Amino acid sequence: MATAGATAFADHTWWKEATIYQIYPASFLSTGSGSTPGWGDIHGITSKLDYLKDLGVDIVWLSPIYKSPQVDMGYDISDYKDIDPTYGTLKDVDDLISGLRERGMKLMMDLVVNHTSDQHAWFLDSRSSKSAEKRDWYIWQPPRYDDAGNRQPPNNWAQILGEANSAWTWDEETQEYFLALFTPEQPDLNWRNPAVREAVHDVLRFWLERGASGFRMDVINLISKVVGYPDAPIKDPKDPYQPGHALYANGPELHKYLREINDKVLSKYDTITVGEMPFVNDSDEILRVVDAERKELNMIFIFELVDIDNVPGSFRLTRHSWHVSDLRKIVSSWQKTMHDRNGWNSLFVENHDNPRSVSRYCDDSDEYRELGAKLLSLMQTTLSGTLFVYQGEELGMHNVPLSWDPEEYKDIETINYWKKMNKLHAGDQKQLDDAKLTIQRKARDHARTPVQWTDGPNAGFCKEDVKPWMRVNDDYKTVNAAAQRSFDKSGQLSVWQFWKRGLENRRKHKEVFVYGSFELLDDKHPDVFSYKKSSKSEAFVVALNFSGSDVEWTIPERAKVDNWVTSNYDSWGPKQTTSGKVRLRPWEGLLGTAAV
Ligand code: TEU
Repeated sequence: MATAGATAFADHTWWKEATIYQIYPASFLSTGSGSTPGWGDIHGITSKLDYLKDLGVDIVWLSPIYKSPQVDMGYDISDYKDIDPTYGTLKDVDDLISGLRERGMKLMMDLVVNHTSDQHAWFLDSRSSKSAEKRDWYIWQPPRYDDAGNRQPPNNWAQILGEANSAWTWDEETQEYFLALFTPEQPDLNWRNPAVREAVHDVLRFWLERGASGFRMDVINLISKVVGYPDAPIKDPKDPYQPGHALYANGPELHKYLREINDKVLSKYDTITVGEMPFVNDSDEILRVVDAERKELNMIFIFELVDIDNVPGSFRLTRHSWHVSDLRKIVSSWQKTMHDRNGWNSLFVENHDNPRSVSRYCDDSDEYRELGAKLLSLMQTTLSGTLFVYQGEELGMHNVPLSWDPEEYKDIETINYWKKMNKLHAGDQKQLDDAKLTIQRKARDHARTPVQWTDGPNAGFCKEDVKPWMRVNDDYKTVNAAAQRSFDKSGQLSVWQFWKRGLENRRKHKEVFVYGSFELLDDKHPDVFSYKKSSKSEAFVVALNFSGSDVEWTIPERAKVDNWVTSNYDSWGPKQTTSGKVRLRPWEGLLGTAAV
């Protein structure tokens, strides 16, 4: 335990040192054991445990596999205690847990309890009548009427996954609106009702008792909404509904609900928890959740880095230019804040809700894709925090090309956005091309294409005569796991091999990389992000060229580099000078040992 004045940051715990691998079940591997051809299944996951172990993974986080109508790919759950037949059965999950245990690995489940599916028994009861037993388990409000006497939703909040629509859905039967922030098929639970909270606690217990080791908690910061549901400020008067996150993210009772989960459930088990917390970058508020003494959550997903290319305050499907200095500022400030203020953080640049990192932060052309993917790996494996790797990230998978038709995109958010743009800009090719570009840069679909296992039919994701639920990215002949694992070229590593070595190195030097202190070395360079990580007995310097040009970087005196030990260009350390000016090639990253 931390003593007053000391920091709990460096207290050792398994969940701080763990590398977590996120699996998006629909796209991981389809063996045909589930009920829906062309979809990934739980057998597929179990069959790849050796692959994951070999890579250096400790914990597997599964995106939702519960019973679901799949309106939002399983983030709309109709039964928390059963598995969707598409993926398999409870028995398959038990086998998966045993397989993980045999290898010293753990399972993290996705807990989606801000909302349920509209097909969940709780909601079916709730909407059955105003006097239903579970009426108050969801958020119901009477309509407003405009000056002309037309019925209107209770406020102007936009749906998150369908921004042209209201976050409120009219229920003809009972003549009230219910709140469904994401899609109408995902009604928000009313956490003010203690019975709802107890039901959620029961779900946690069910999975912990079954052998899960913890949870990724979906949009957990949206569970407490501002009282009275006031209108959101108008961001764009052209939009009928406005982004309402300032009013529903981190509402008044959030900390109470999180502490209650801890008191009643988590404190009785040895668990790992990571809360997904979009829309919030305020460090005081974030620390309230992840300060070790407060017993809320172990860590959260802070969105600042993945929101870097959003128009500030606007919807996610927007484009906004950014600079290396923004990335440097975001990463450094969270490294320092968590270290200095007793917190803990997650490290991630990808998940199922974001485009591929090499396409977003680097350059995914054939020339630079591998270097960019390794550059991001070098950054992530040398920073403090619990590291999350998203399926395919270890292969440097990238966005689908601009040439793909919008029809190939399957995500409800993309479909709704494309509908909105076509309605708004019918016949205006320039605007529609621009919208297409936004989709190609930002859609969630890019992370959801099937994992590329081999250069065979369907990239080895499913059998040859089966159509995958989503099209395989075109480059699977060259970008695939088999090729990268067997890659054998003297002095070079594939992206996969670079990740494996990086994870090994991180484990070996965990005092520095996981628990060490962070010092930004240079906050002025236009292209380079450089830092020093130190423990009491060891130190490393990292210099990352986030540009496609040759650049010169002057090693600050205080960095005291001894030896460059790794570059993403070669498998050995480059013969570079360790003082004065260093030349960094396009997207080059260097790791060097340094004096403490
Ligand atoms: O995502 C919530 C979330 O806020 C985003 O990451 C979301 O993708 C983005 O705001 C859309 O513009 C979580 C899940 O990760 C996501 O897959 C679900 O769709 C969503 O919650 C609803 O459960």
